[in-house]
Amino acid sequence: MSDKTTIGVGMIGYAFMGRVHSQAWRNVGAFFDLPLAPRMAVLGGRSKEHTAAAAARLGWADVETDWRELVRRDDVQIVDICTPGDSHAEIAVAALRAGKHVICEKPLANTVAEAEAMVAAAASAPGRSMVAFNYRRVPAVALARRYVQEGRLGEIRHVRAQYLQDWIVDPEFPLVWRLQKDKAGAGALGDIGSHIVDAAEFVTGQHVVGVSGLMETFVKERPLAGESAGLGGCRTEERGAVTVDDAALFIGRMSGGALASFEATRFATGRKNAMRIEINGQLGSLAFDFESMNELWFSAGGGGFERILVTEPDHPYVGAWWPPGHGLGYEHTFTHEIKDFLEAVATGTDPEPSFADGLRVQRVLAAVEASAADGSRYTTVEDS
Ligand code: SOE
Repeated sequence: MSDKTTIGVGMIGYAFMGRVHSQAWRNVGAFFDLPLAPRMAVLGGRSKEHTAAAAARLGWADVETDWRELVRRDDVQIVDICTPGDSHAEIAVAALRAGKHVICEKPLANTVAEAEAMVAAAASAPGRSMVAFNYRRVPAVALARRYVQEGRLGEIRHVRAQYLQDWIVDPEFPLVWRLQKDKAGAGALGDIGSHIVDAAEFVTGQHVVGVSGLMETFVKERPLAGESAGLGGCRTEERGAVTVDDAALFIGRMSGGALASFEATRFATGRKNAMRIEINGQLGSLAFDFESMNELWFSAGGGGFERILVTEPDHPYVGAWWPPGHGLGYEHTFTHEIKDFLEAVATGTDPEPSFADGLRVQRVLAAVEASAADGSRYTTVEDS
């Protein structure tokens, strides 16, 4: 019998993010020595039948078909939000008001106003809150930040960030929720652009203060999605308008004086999940590509880049896993995120990235949209 305090988790949503979060909740206590033992108490979803099937498969003890009931339950102390962005604000605010701790998928919300409401609710509630920018917990990305903090790069001049995918290159790919503005808020900009803005800020310790952007929707109409379409999925005969961007490119200035460029696209044929960041400093440079996620490239100037295999026990998070050299995957980043979240809850500290960090990213996205709508005019990011 474990003598750890058990903490009940209620998670809403069981598609891609719900599955990967479930895996993290299931495994975190087996690999990290934590002050709290999470109990996968209840899974929330709209259909009783589908939610019950998902709960049985993913390891949740019970189900609720109304998230309001889930948020009220006494056996739930943590609410994990894995729904599309249009419900993040409502659920998070209700959960915080009910005294729960909240972890919410990214981007934090669909609009700046919603994100502001979430930050306000978090500030006046006893619970802890975190936005799930999981790439912060890739060991190589965390190591990159450590290098910057140690001063190995010197003053940072350039940030070059890209998130390249190709899953909707086929014009017949169905109109899933990620392609609908009312559900997702934005397209590539919000879904994957938000990740690289957060990663750039996390690694450099600087904020994006102004941007100039271009956005495009290459395929303007698609077949409507059938019931079970997720990232992939089935299509129907009917067609509908794509209401979000397929690609967003922007340049920006960082608070410490660095110049940055960002490219978020779902039309980079052949690129699957190439979340990349390169930082050039006065003394050195770093480069990372998620498609080789166990590697970080470092240059100390003169002799080009050297490859660091981020698979050693002294690298962030790695020591908890396999013997040296064996490597980690996408799912581990979520386990690391949950580990850090549980530690913050247990110690009564604020986990990062906070809702305020999520709001800052949201403001950058809004500035990119405003700039793109205004002929790429340089647009200052509103202050937090
Ligand atoms: C789809 O573009 C997606 O699943 C994102 O929503 C995730 O945040 C990213 O990690 C992988 O791609």
